[in-house]
Amino acid sequence: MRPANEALLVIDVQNDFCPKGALAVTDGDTIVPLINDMLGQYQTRVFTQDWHLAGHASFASSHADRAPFEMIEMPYGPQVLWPDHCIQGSNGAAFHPDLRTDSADVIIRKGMDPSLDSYSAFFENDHVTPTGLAGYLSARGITLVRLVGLATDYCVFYSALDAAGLGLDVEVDRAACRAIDLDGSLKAAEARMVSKGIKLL
Ligand code: VGL
Ligand code: ZN
Repeated sequence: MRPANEALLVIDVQNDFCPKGALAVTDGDTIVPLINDMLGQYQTRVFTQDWHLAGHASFASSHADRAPFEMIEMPYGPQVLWPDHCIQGSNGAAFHPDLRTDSADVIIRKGMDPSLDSYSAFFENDHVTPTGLAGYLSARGITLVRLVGLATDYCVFYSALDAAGLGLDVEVDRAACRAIDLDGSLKAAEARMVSKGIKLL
């Protein structure tokens, strides 16, 4: 059993990020058994769910003449346009059916603001609007988080950066993550995480 100051953060292991999903991450489902094994070792277990409304600003379909994976400029910075994914209450937004979510202490949902994307478990993409997770972890005396899930170079990456910025010790277990890897985004994300003192396992 891991000590009480450590939490496992399971990021966005949802059907839409698994094979056949709307924003499928290659081999996204293969991490589920690894995560299930890890859950028993942690006393604090947090899951996140990407949780958008139809017409979300991050969807290519919400913009005229735009295709998925193009970039646009949003008031809060550059934004990748995604295929419609993780619509609230849909099967695509549900957790992978084999993931042992019964063990969750808390489930954080993000991306509900229709005009703002939200990769990180801690802050929306404006980098100021909090999800409340920082306060939850702090109140529970957590000082170290291990991140697993999808996708390494987006939601895991931004969650890891924010966790480090909050002063937490951060580990990313790469065996239990999979990446979207758009234009070298995985390598760039890994380099940035290392530069922030995040431990890549
Ligand atoms: C994610 C793109 C859009 C993720 C979520 O979970 O990494 N990526 N929404
Ligand atoms: Zn999303």
